[in-house]
Amino acid sequence: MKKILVTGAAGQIGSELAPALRERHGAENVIAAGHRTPLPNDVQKSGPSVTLDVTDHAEVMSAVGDLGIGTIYHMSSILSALAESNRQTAHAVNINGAYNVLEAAVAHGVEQVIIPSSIAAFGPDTPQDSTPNETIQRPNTLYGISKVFGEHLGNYYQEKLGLDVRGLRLPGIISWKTEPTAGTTDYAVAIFYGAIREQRYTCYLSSDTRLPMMYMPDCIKSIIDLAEADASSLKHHADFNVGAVSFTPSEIGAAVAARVQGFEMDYEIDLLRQAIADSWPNSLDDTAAREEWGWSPSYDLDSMTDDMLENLKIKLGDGG
Ligand code: AKB
Repeated sequence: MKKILVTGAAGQIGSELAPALRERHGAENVIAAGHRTPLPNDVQKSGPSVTLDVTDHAEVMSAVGDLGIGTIYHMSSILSALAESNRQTAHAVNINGAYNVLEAAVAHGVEQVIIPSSIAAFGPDTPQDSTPNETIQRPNTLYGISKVFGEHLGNYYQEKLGLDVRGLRLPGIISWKTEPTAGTTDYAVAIFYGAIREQRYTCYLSSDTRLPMMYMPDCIKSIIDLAEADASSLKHHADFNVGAVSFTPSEIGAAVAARVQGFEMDYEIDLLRQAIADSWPNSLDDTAAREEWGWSPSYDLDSMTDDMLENLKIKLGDGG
């Protein structure tokens, strides 16, 4: 079998996607690629890995050819908050990286590329409630601009060059394994660390900031389901909305408080991340994903909160 390459395998999603793909396709068939951040131990030990700088065109070209890659899950990305202060790296990774991966895929006969987008591909002019799949996309962040570029580029390679490119607009992802640190939705992960370590959390978004969110098992399921969907049923390609849950800091705070005795939350607004969050949807209309490839999430706020607390307590050595 041709190999599967997961770029960004040290990141929040890549570090869970690579093991999930190894279970499905055999450990030896899934190559985890990282660059500066070391790969987590389990990712390093459970199968092959390489160091790959996605911003280096020649390096991506030779890796995809030499490793005999048939499918690429391109997960490398500089997230929204960091991208605003580090534009050069964000441009290199998010824009040049996507181009390098798609070019290498065409050059070496790769069969499929999965390239995730984000709710950041929308902006302040987009309808915020139940945001349609097709609507105004005028993001006002560098990250969002790079995600719109990735969607258009993916659709271009699909239509003009016959490459099977698929992508979804992921909401904020909540997970206990790898902590995200560069995004706007990270508070919904950090709140659990605060709750377990010190029964308190200071949130950098206002209490009523509603954002679409998704628990990691649903995120992994959405990516794999889309990758495995029957091509003949897809009308969209690199730009599917995928919804799961939608909540505010005060709502997730209440869900945590109902489970962690004495939990308290206060607010100290970070103007940069608040402005980014205010430009994003409150919730997504994911009818296209449901109709074209059967998307259906499993976790709601309560079941996600239960599972997060259980697993994070074990990870942090609190015994559960
Ligand atoms: C971020 O906050 O930057 C990401 C995203 C929504 O794409 N989690």
